[in-house]
Amino acid sequence: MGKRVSLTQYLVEQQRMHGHIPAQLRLLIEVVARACKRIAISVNKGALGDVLGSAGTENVQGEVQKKLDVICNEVLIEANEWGGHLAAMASEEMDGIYLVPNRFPQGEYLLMFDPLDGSSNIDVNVSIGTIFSVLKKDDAHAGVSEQDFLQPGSKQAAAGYCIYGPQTTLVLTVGDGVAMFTLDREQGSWVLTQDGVTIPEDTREFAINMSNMRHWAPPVKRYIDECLAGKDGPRGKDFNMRWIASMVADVHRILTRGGIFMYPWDKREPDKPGKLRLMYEANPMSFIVEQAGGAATNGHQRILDIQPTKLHERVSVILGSKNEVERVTAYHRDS
Ligand code: AHM
Ligand code: MG
Repeated sequence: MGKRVSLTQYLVEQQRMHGHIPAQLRLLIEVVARACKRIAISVNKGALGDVLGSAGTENVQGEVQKKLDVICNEVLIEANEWGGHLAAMASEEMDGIYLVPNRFPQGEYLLMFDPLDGSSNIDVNVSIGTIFSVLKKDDAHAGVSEQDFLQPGSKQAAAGYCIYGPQTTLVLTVGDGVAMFTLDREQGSWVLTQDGVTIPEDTREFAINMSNMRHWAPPVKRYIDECLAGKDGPRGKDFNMRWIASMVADVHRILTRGGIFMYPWDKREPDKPGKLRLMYEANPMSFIVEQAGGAATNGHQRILDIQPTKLHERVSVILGSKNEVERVTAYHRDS
């Protein structure tokens, strides 16, 4: 094995050689990574740490919160609030934005996160993760409000996720490609295990919750029907299907070997654009996927170009191997 590169070293080099990340952003990423280490420890303890099951509360979206959802949210806040790099935070598990208390120094960044994505998989010991997105506050005015967060995903300064699976892996982009770091448990450090991650443009693997098929819009139905028709159908090849119900795990597979992921609008809730959240799920994942050479749209528009109108906005998501995402998007245009 060659020389090991740590997360700190990677970030220092990004800062020094490529001028990509100011010191405050480097600190922010290191703090988030440290919080993910703590989360990994709780996730690993499972029943031994009394962290499984429901917390008996609901989040702003009316979803029942698991104990770990609440714990992870607290870990991320506690880790980040005092460092001086943040102006405010927002999370899937909090109704409004969280201002950095006055007793701590104020920074210029805004951090958004889904503290524990794939909540339905916690109790069944299947991979889950933490997703985060970083924006810079427009410094033209003092104070910070929800309005400061409502920037399109193309403005993200950094995005990443940590997957708690057979290995604990941190996947990061600061706008200069995608790097993966594996947690070395003995050393307690993040080690760079892949840089310049690329998603193959073509794939034979799709990920969608097939139980919703009868609710889909015609372009999505057409795309999946054609995949299912296999070698004898219009695509002329057989497709495989995977659905983990943890976006982090589905996206991680796509970064590793290609594929397309879809959580589209469906007619169960016609007024909602989709299930997934724009600010702390779709935007960070779209940034990562694009940085790895893939594509991400809502069927009509590049996700990173969407101007958000509220913090907990939802969005239809189609992302992964470029040619497949373009095909589904073209089917929406034709319909
Ligand atoms: P969560 O943030 O409450 O865990 O919900 C998001 C998850 C995604 O990780 C996953 O892709 C999707 O919900 C699965 O939904 P479903 O159970 O409808 O298949
Ligand atoms: Mg989530």
